[in-house]
Amino acid sequence: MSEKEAVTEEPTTKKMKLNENEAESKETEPKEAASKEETAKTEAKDKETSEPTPESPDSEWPEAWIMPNDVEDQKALNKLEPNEPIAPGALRKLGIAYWKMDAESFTYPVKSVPWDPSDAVDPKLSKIRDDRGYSYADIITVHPDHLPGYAEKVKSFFEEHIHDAEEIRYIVGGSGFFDVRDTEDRWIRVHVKKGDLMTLPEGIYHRFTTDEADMIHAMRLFVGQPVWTPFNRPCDDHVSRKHFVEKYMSSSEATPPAEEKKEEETKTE
Ligand code: KMT
Ligand code: NI
Repeated sequence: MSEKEAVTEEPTTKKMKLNENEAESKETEPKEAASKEETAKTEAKDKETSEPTPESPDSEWPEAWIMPNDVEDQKALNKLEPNEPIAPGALRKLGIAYWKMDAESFTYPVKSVPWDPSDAVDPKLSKIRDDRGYSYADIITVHPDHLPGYAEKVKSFFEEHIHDAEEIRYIVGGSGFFDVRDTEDRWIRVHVKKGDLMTLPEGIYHRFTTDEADMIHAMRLFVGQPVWTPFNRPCDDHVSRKHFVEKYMSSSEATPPAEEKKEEETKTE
């Protein structure tokens, strides 16, 4: 099946039709037709029940570390001394998801606004797109020669903000830093590079900057019509922020309360 068909078909309708056919054809159709039907049914079922693409193991996640609150140069690594590395588990707990992609075997335009995500040739990208309902994409290059007003844009990306939707970035070339606030309001700097597909949850305080190489080539994906509006901090009363805090910052979600933990540990079955 082509990429296009995969996006435009309606699995629910297809399944209903298959079930109707199945009911009608019982014991009346030749064996060969019945087995074809079985195959189609299995394929439809597979698609419906297919597991979402597993996220990449910790060993493949980008490097992350705590950075100081105030920095002179946003594009520098800005590691503490000694460095305080952050494990992928801490990023997962903040609702961040990550897939290591093969950006070497596929080519992407320098700029395409929009870029039809159904044009994806990379099967892993198509699968993640379908798993998560990404219906919009564009491709941009943040580089002095490709982005008019580069310096000002990079400064504005570095304003701490949230969005009212997930932020999805697939880095197809170059590198840069996504900084996210942890549960203690410290900055975690995540060094994203070619092949990194990372999502930041709705409502997380974050910012972006290019690094000293001054070049990042990225695909931005979105569910539905894209809205890139940043809500600059402070915006603690924004509904997206409230949801984020409820889901990821309350200790009951992040770490089970002492009593529950105790109960789990003493379970005998
Ligand atoms: C962002 O979210 O700040 C951007 O989209 C910047 C370029 S993409 C890495
Ligand atoms: Ni953002």
